[in-house]
Amino acid sequence: MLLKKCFSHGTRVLRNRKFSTRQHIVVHPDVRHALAQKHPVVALESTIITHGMPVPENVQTALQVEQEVRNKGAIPATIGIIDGCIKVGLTQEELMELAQKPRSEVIKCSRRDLPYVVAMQQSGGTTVAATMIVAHRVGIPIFATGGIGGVHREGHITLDVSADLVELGRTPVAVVCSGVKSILDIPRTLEYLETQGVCVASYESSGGVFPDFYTRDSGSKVPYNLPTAAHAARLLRAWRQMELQSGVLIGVPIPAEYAANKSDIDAAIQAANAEAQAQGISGKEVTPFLLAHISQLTQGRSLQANIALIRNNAAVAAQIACELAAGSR
Ligand code: PSU
Ligand code: MN
Repeated sequence: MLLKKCFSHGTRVLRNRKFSTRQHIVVHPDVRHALAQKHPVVALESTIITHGMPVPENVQTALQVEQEVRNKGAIPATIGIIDGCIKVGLTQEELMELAQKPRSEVIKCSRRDLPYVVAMQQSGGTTVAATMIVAHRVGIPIFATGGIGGVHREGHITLDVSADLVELGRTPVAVVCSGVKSILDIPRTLEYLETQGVCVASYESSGGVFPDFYTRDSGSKVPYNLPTAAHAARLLRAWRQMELQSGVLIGVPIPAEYAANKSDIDAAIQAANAEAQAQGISGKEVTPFLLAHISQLTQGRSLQANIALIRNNAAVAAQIACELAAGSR
């Protein structure tokens, strides 16, 4: 029944005997064609659409991000779940459907949520962790987003550590992002990534400074810097050849003209964290709550910064994907 439903969307289900996911993953023909031709493809997540941004900015941004990828000569593949089918390369209609559904009807879907959402034929936005899993299954090695989840402030007590970090430790996909949101504990997040064996590098940041989402410098350093897309592709080629089975994280600082004022952002983060605690917000609700609250407290400036950085990250990821594809043809 489920299979029939997936087929009725007019796309062919991917054959992947090794993982036997063929019942559940549907790849858009454009993406399938690009993968078969070894054309560069960039995966994109959908929790940012369903839970990270308000309507209508979420749909607009999702479409702009796809356009950024195309402008650089790669094919975008936004990943999400519609009625239990995991879609690689959501159509515009599917994107709008996910974006406009009430939040109560669309599940924020990380690794642990996948079996339930698929079994019950629910719809969901995929987090960085879930998007990595799906991208890897269909053979997309590179993925762009705004920021990943991390170790929350007080995470050493609450154990609120994003599943994104564990996924980076066990799934070989390169994630291009603007680092870790400054709502999180950045030094502890970097420690955790080191423990997980994730190769972390900054991009175009001469001092190896790790970005912190809304601003360009988190104050934390990472061991490596990749000055150009060609350097990044070189690293990714070696990483793939070694089959390490762990991910790579490339931190791209927000373009300077969009960077937020650090003290404004810090004040908003403190206030949002306090409010989350006061309201007893926990689990998967924490990140969406903080993002919405910070946007309110900064009169939407954090949202504008968020949009600018994800567009830039998509363009950088596409450039890296093009370099990588050129080298492997
Ligand atoms: N950062 C954003 N917006 C988002 C997210 C991160 O600016 O929507 C999403 C991503 O999908 C990320 C997820 O994977 O939040 C992490 O959630 P958690 O902290 O609950 O693991
Ligand atoms: Mn969490």
